[in-house]
Amino acid sequence: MIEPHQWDQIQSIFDAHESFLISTHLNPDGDALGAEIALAEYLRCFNKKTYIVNISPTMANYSFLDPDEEIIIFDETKHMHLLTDVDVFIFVDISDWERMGSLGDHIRRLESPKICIDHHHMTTKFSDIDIILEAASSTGELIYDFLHHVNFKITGKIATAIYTCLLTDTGSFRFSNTTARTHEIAAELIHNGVNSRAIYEYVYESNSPEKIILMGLALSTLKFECDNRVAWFCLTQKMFAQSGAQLWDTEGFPEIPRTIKDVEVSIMFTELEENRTKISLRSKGRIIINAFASSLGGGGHNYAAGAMVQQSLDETIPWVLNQIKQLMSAEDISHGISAHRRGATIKDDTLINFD
Ligand SMILES: [Mn+2]
Repeated sequence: MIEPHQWDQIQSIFDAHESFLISTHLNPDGDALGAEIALAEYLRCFNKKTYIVNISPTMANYSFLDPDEEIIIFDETKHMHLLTDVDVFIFVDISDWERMGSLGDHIRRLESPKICIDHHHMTTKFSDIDIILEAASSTGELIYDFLHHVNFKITGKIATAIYTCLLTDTGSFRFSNTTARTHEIAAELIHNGVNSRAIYEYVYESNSPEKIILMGLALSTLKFECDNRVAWFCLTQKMFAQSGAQLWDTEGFPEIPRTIKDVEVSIMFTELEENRTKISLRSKGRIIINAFASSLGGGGHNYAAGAMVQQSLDETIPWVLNQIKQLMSAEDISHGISAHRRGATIKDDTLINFD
């Protein structure tokens, strides 16, 4: 649990300052965007000047969260003054500078106070005040706890934003991070008037034809290893070109093979460039994969993790499969990982989407 005094500390920073810049990770998901919108709306209720500035555009299926298009997509030539003018930076759903791209490079050099509210595993201190609860289903759940702590009456816009955080980061209340608390908050938000069916349609039933065409191409590469306990597939640049889909259209793809009976771990390989490949890992809940992701140079949650490597797709696939086979067969999993670390050129960044 986040201690009450930690929330009090956050509130006292809000009270003491007038302008805020909220940001999150590359390719923001529903949790990141919902948390940003909810927090911005809260601050604006107290007439605080609040900007949301992101490094990546908002995916079309989340545009309902931002009907007034208040989210600013960072452009170095236009928005540097925003970074230097604001009193406080707030980061949600992120506690890792690498996942903020060039925006993080600019902000980390500035002296203004920085606050982070997140539910990812944090390896090193990130901001001045890090509010981290890995047990939270989503960052939205933490924002809800904060608003509850300060006795704020949640508005319709905030309720919709937080519900979207819960819905998307729990895979529609299916993943293992879904708790009684998650359902209690969701129920409370629905009591507040959230239209859960409408949100579901916006998020999950607004796919572009390009996305579904890409899904078909990708799944046609599906293969199995380790007595069908591992399933993997890949996305090539050619498939993106052929389908017309974009990288962000792959959201939700890594979970698909995990729905197959007996599959414990699914792996999606995405060819980002000729020598740059993204590895997305999902586990059904019996095999912890974030240590494995770390051994590949990435990180994430216990059952949803990933890495980005400076290798071609063709090099990466056998390299990872070889290691996952050893992980799956090793009785001592941690030994299995360390024994099979490879000296491949891994760029030290984790620009990945792991919820
Ligand atoms: Mn999240």
